[in-house]
Amino acid sequence: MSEKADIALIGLAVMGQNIILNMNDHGYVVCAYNRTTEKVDQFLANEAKGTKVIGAHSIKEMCDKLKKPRRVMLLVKAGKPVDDFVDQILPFLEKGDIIIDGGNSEYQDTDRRCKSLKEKGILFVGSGVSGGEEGARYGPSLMPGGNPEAWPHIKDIFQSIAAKVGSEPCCDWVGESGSGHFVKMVHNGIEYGDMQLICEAYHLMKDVVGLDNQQMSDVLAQWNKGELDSFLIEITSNILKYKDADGSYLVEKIRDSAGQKGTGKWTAISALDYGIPVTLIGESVFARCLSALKDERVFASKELPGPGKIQFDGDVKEFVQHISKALYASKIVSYAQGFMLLREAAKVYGWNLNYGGIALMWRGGCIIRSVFLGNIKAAFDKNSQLSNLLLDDFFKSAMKECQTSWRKVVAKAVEVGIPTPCFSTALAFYDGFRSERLPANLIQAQRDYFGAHTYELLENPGKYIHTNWTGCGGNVSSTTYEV
Ligand code: 2AM
Repeated sequence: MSEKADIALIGLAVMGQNIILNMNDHGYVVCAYNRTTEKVDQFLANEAKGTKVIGAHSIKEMCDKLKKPRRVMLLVKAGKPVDDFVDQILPFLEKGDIIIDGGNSEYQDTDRRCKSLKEKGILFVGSGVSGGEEGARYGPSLMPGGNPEAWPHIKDIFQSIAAKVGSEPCCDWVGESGSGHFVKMVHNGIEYGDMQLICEAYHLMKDVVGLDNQQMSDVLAQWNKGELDSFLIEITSNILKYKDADGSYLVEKIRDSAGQKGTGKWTAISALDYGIPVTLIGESVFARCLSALKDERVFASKELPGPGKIQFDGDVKEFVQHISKALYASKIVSYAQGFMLLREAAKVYGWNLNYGGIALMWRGGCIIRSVFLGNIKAAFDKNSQLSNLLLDDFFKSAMKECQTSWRKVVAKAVEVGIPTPCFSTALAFYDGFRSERLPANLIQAQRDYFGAHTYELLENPGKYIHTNWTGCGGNVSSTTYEV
């Protein structure tokens, strides 16, 4: 009998094909399968020609060709196709075999699949895969979570095909059940935030300071040598200076109406579900929504008054420096909020999340890869129980360093009427988070006044009381009485 395969991969779209070729490069024998089986033959005759990749034309054939415990990875459309394939594979698996879903599944689905397959003795893993087609081929960021018993059996394959930072793989075990897909979702939300922050810096440099595209590109290239060093800053520097065939800057000809596939939205929804103020990602989603109202904005731009023409009379170099610090401080807040959400989800689901490992998984291979994630990893290495990134010494001193610039930038933006939703919300969060006292005492009083919702006294937390504010509303609290 011919050589058995180390792993099977179902789903021969570009991502699946590239992961297979990546595994093959690292010495693994992969068995390829696809619903439309002609694609298996096409793949073997073309992209996989000359490799050790083998194919199968039925699920049974695929399972028969696997070493034990069998490892089957799915890279198919999220949703029902994953459940359908799981049902089709199950009859050919034995206890201890492993199914890995590398698609864009929702974490609640992964949670459900993990539980139901555990009852059948099958180890299920839901893995975030990031880095697009290029990443899949030469080194993605991989975020596997699910049944921990599966990890020793997939660790070598996953870590060898993942992106590397130095010699460290951007792949580690995330945690239980749906945590891998949850972490991928938060990654995508953070990506929305990072992109919007760069857009706000661009808006200010262009419309307040008056830099041209080449100058802005040079500024970003400079930023990319320091604390802001990241893939997104690098590509933005290239985009800004890119000239169209007619010699003009292409980016300025692109319609300012942003699209979205919904992954940022899911992060914002789960932030609301869990009651965690992930304000920056939320604002970045809304900023895209507002941009998409292009026709309404064009109309309103002629109707609604602003503060008048902008005359920048400050020091250009100095203000650009302020913008870079505002960007950095806002970015720190965004990641702090993202990790707050991870922490809360971990509490709700009982996941033991590997926070430093998560930072390392995002450090390379994916869209949000940056030097900065190395600092986050270091913070969790120093203290794995760190309650909030902002309280780490490194980030605390970064905020101290940046805050004056950050306030100047937001104040200037407000004064001249340039929207900076993410710079501003990050600053509002920062000021709220560092406030011993917020005006929520008044909210509690209002709630109790109109709805008898009760409140606690500062001197006696945990004891809820009601006041008859008007003298005629009665003394009954809202547990028994709703207005
Ligand atoms: P196909 O080539 O047979 O369409 C990405 O779309 C991958 O998901 C492809 O491998 C595709 O298979 C698979 N896929 C999409 N929808 C599917 C479905 N309903 N059932 C099974 N596989 C599906």
